[in-house]
Amino acid sequence: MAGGKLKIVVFGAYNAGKSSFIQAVDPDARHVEAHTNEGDTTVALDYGRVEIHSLQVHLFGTPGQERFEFVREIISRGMDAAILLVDCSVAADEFTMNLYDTLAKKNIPLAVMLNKCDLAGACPGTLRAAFENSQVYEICASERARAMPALVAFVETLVRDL
Ligand SMILES: Nc1nc2c(ncn2[C@@H]2O[C@H](COP(=O)(O)OP(=O)(O)O)[C@@H](O)[C@H]2O)c(=O)[nH]1
Ligand SMILES: [Mg+2]
Repeated sequence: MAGGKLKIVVFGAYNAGKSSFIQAVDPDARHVEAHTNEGDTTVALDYGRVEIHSLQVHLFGTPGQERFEFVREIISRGMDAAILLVDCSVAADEFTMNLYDTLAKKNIPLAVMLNKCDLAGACPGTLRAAFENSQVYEICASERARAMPALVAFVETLVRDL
């Protein structure tokens, strides 16, 4: 796979840490916010890239609002793998669990990243059980040193499967 590329799409509810994660792995990542006509709703998108084991890994962040399913669908096309970011300092919400069910049914590798493990109220152990059929990583998206190793480990599992 030397010189190859991977498209990984990052999903998660608003505030889960998607933008922070992509920024942590690529300090030059782009964050775009498009304002809608109806008021203050914004569609937030992120793009970053990083080289891991001579693979170009392209990361695409998706909007977290429920009604932007069509945007998630467009960004998802052709993805090699998915990451679901979950804020583990709060209980998992229905939107996050629906995203998980949808992604788990697709025939692509999925990693669940339990984020904000640095917070006192974080409870990754409890949330692990909800995602027991997937690879689960405990991360802190605001610190590169606690985000990057999880991405590297996930990419290594993808390379093994290719
Ligand atoms: N304590 C802590 N805060 C975080 C972490 N990751 C993200 N945040 C904060 O959570 C908020 C939402 O993060 P953001 O990346 O914008 O989430 P997004 O809506 O999923 O893109 C921001 O205030 C971040 O600074 C983390 O690992 N630990
Ligand atoms: Mg964001």
